Amino acid sequence: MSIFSRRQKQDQVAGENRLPPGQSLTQRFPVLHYGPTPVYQNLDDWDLKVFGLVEEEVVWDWDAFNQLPRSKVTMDIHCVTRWSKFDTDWEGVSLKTLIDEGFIKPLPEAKFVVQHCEYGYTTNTPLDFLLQDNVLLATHFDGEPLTAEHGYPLRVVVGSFADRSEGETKYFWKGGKWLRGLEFRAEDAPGFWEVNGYNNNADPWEEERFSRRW
Ligand SMILES: Nc1nc2c(c(=O)[nH]1)N[C@H]1C(S)=C(S)[C@@H](COP(=O)(O)O)O[C@H]1N2
Ligand SMILES: [Mo]
Repeated sequence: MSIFSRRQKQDQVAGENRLPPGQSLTQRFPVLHYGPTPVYQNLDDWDLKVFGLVEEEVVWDWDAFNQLPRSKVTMDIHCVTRWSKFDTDWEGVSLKTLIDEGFIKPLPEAKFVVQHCEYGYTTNTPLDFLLQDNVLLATHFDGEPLTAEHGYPLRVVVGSFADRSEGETKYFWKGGKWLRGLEFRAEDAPGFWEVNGYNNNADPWEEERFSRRW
């Protein structure tokens, strides 16, 4: 893909008010994470645990998780390291649907959710944010199961819509790869990058990249 075509596409999305400040368009899909990539021989030992301030703890194995209602979403994603990728297609499970349909019953005190991932990576957001349509527990990207380095078998994705109808959005690090748990909490609990200098709110439109505390 030539540099001119990339530049033209970038000018186009910028003109449509889809390019957050300080970002540039990439046509690749960069891989970014701290630590090693988990490799699964099979998913026999995989589960997703929902715990904390919920009426009943829930644990889904891979088969059970795949019986849950599914959704598709097309979003623009924005990495704090300044790349954005446009019109990305994801398929998976919506947390809002799980709550609306009674698969998860948060207690009224639950205001925040911590995503727990393999090897101890965590990231945190308000519960209300995770209920937006621009958030998905994704198993598929571009019609294919996630690759190992992008989070197979399950990750959270957060992005923005082409028409900017989403309400809030956040940088892509708020989507944990290799997700294994969702912890519902009354108080916020800063995750891995959030304690390492990244901004807790992480809104790309406000360029909330870094914490001001240091
Ligand atoms: N488990 C886990 N998830 C993670 C990370 C990580 O280090 N570990 N890094 C985050 C960061 S900083 C970014 S930018 C995105 C990158 O996702 P990608 O590699 O699919 O582009 O994953 C996020 N999710
Ligand atoms: Mo990142």
